[in-house]
Amino acid sequence: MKGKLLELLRQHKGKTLSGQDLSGQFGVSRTAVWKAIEALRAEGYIIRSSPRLGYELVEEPDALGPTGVSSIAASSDYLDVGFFFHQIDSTNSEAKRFAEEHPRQCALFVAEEQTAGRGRLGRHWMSERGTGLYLSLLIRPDIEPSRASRVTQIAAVAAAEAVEAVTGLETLIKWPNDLVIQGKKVCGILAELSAEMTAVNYLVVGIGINVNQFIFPDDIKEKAASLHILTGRRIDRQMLLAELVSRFGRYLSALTQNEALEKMHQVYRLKSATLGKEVRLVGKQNRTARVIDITKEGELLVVYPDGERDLIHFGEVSVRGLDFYA
Ligand code: BTX
Repeated sequence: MKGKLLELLRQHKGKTLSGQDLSGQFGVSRTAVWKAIEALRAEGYIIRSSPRLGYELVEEPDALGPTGVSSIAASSDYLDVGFFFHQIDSTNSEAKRFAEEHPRQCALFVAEEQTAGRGRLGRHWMSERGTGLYLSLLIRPDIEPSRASRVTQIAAVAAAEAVEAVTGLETLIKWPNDLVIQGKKVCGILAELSAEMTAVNYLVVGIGINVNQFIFPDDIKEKAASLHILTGRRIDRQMLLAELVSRFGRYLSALTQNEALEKMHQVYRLKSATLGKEVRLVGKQNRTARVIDITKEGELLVVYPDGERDLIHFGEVSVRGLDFYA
């Protein structure tokens, strides 16, 4: 009930909800409502109470917590449950463990700190305590495995829009799934698929966003930045999480509708930091090429200087003017 109560207070932020109405709505005593309010206060929520009027949510804590996470999951129509961890190896690993044991559930996993945060190809994702947003969405879309890459595009678009909504900063998507602002990497996405030949069992979409960090280790300090560094102000991680989960859900519900998907793909292309650019293809003998399109399945269509065309399914690119490559 604590999560539902928080959801309600949030929906009516700035307004006072009477204890009597709340107890009626949840079918519990007014003392039970008061206890739930006290529990929320203990988690750092500032809730004003007026003797005859009731309760008003004034401020939410910056620290992420179990109630905030489960209330965000509850307010979506595609997640059954939300889990919060003070520390975990990797939210993606936890989501996969959970998925194997709970074959039908969809869930949100959020951690304050990851001790083994993962990037693509086994790379490390720096996941400092209390400053970033580290989350995984476990979903079970009814699609063919060949269409799973669209979910990754959806995640990139949803994350870019959420970051823009909360910070006001123009956010671009560097192929395949990095978010960059002013040339700096602020977010990475790692999608992991479990599938049979013709059906998806589940997908885990892991998203790491640099929110309030000030310092990055030497190996990434030139290319990484946080939203705090870029805006000059502290960013509310819970608000960002809520925006992201809700936008992702909106696009996800359109996954099987061609027209809506087409729109999402257009947004992906509009926000692309790679489309139309000259790139160096890492691993393809470092060949340079111009990107002429990004397909619906997320491949890069490139043309080499000799006019030959190629479709790049996965890998890395350095974008001229963006990645210290002139
Ligand atoms: P990636 O392989 O594109 O990026 C990893 C590379 O990015 C690293 O090799 C390093 O150079 C750089 N890097 C590492 N940490 C950071 C950081 N905090 N900010 C900017 N650059 C960094 C991107 O992989 C996918 C990352 C997904 C992370 C999420 S967090 C929640 C979920 N759980 C989990 O274990 N992974 C995902």
